[in-house]
Amino acid sequence: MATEVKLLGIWPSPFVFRVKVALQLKGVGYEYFEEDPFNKSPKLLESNPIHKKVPVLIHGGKPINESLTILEYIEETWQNNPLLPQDPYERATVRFWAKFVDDLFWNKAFAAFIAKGEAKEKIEKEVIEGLEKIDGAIKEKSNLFNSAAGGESIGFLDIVFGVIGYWLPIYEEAGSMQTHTQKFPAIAEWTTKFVNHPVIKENLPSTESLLPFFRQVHEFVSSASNN
Ligand SMILES: N[C@@H](CCC(=O)N[C@@H](CS)C(=O)NCC(=O)O)C(=O)O
Repeated sequence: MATEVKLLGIWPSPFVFRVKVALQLKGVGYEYFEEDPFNKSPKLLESNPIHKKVPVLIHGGKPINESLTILEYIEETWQNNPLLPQDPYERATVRFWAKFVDDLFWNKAFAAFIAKGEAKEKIEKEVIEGLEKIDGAIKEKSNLFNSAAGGESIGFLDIVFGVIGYWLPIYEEAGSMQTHTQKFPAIAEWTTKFVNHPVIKENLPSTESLLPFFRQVHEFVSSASNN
C-alpha cells in the first residue's frame, strides 16, 4: 500500500501551490486539508512547531516544512518526472535562483506591499532591481525556466517563480505598489506560458479570487501597523 501523503494548506498561498503542482507532476495522490490561518489546527501546530505556517507535507506521518525543502523532498522521494536538471552545476544554479526569488519576495516585495510613503518607494526600487536581475536570468538561462523556453514540462524554477510572475502583480494591485512586474519582457512572456500549462491552470487560484483576498490582507496589515 502506498504511504499516506497529506498536505496542509490555505488556498491563496503561492507556497502551497508549489507543493500541489509538484505532487501532481509526479503523479502522487494526496489528501488536502484547508487550514484557517486565524485558527490553526492542532495538526498544523504540531507538524510545524517552529514557523506554524503552511504548506506542511506529511508523508507516512512525518511532517516536512518550508516549500523549497518540501519540493526537494518530493524530488528525492518520487524520482519520476524530474523537476531538477541532471547536471550538478545546473542544479546549483536552479537552487541559487530559487533562493534569490524567495529572498526577493520576503525581504523586498512583501516589505514593499506593507510599507508606506517614502519607505515604500525606497523598497520598491530594490524590488525593481531584483526583477531586472530575474528578467536577465530568464533570458540567459531559459533552459532552467522551462516554460520560458516553451518546454512542455514545468521545472523546479517554474514552480518556485509563480510567486513573482503570477502572485506579485496581484500584490502590486492590492497594495498599490509601483513595481510593475509584468513590464519586464522575459517575466511577462514566462507568465503567459506558465498560466497556460494544464497542470498550472488546474491548481492556480484565479486573479478574481486572489485580489479581494490580498486587499483584505493589505487592509489587515496596514491597520495593524497603524496601531
Ligand atoms: N517560507 C515559507 C513561507 C510559508 C508562508 O508564509 N505561509 C503562509 C501562507 S502563504 C502562512 O502559513 N501564514 C500563516 C502565518 O503566518 O501565521 C515557505 O516557503 O513555505
